[in-house]
Amino acid sequence: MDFRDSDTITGPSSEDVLPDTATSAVKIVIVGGFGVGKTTMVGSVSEIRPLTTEETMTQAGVGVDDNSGVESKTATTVAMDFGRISITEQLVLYLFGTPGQERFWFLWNGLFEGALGAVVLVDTRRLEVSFDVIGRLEERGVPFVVAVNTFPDAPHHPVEALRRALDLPDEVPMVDCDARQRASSRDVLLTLMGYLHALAAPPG
Ligand SMILES: Nc1nc2c(ncn2[C@@H]2O[C@H](COP(=O)(O)OP(=O)(O)OP(=O)(O)O)[C@@H](O)[C@H]2O)c(=O)[nH]1
Ligand SMILES: [Mg+2]
Repeated sequence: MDFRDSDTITGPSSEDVLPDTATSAVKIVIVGGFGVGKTTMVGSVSEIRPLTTEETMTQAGVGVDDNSGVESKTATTVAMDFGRISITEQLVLYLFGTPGQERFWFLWNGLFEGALGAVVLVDTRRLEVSFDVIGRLEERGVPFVVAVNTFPDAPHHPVEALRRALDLPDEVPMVDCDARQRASSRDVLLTLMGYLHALAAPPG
């Protein structure tokens, strides 16, 4: 038999290969209401081509999915986003973005399994979509930081007012970000890692 004409199966590209120096891998979940920029954040920060599961939003979703405030959005995550970023030569983060539409929230159980921490992305034009998300994280006891994604026409609220509106405990870090910018998304993840580190450190 001659296989010379068969498609060659190639291995992973060099950027996909985990560096030999990596010794710890941590699972992080990017969570938030519909259309707050979760897929955008995983995509901007990932060093491998991110896995996305976006589907076109169709008429069938009218009345089922809540797209108020983001009517121009044409696709939505139906399962998860996946990406990877090396924070240091040793530490690698695996990023899992959740679906925002409530009808897919049952998938969160699996996505949260083994997660060390979470980023809650917030859009100040639609703060109400974040309440349930934060409540669910608190129920699960997953430590999280809040990242306010800066959309151009979003109202700017003082940090204290936002904290009160979201009923956030003082110790939970809150930062501004632009999910489209790699450096900004990376800073959010570094804030989360710093917070997780502080939580793990013995008091004193
Ligand atoms: N101006 C601005 N637009 C953004 C930003 N982040 C995301 N967008 C846009 O907002 C829209 C929604 O972003 P997505 O990343 O799909 O949001 P999502 O949270 O994954 O949405 P679902 O999966 O449907 O819940 C996209 O059209 C993005 O281009 C941002 O930081 N600034
Ligand atoms: Mg998405």
